[in-house]
Amino acid sequence: MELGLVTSNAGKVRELVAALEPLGHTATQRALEYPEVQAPTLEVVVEFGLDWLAHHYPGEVLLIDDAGLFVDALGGFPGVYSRYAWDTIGPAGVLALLGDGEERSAEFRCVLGLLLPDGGQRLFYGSCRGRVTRAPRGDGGFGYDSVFIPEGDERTFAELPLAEKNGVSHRGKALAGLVEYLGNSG
Ligand code: ITT
Repeated sequence: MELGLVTSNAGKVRELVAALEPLGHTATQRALEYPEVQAPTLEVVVEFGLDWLAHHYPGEVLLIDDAGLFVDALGGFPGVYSRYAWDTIGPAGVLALLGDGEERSAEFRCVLGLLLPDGGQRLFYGSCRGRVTRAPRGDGGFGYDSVFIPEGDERTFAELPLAEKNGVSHRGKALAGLVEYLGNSG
């Protein structure tokens, strides 16, 4: 299937393309924007975005991706505010909020929203538990990758090759659901 990726984030595009293209799907970044509402869950942001895109770009196959880092000891912050926190305090600010605390568990979450030509919508979810580092590490990836270590590993997401990150990440898991759906939907 030919999918338009509606995201401004080049890091997301790399991961989405890497997972979709080997399976025969074409995924191209589209220079479209949709309003991201302030909402308590990623799901609501994605549902609103899909409704808006369905109204403004009917007949297209579009994919949107909302994600965030939910830190347990911070009550889930930055979570749905991850983009805002990135633009303001950045990963260093999140580390500063955690200080020397021993409790550093966290979860990355991703919701992918697919808009179909008939206006139908499908949501796919993925999450990845892990912990927040005491200092950034690694040059790969994007966003908060350098401060997050997935469970079962000692490397940060920013130290994993892209395919390995996709193998365990929140986005990779959401993509698995999308790929299964695309396979089944012909
Ligand atoms: P679009 O809304 O245009 O897709 P965005 O960067 O604003 O791009 P999000 O709101 O989903 O996307 O992302 C919230 C923040 O979390 C943002 O700073 C991202 O860089 C970061 N983020 C998202 N996915 C991530 C991942 O897999 N690894 C590290 N950081 C990630």
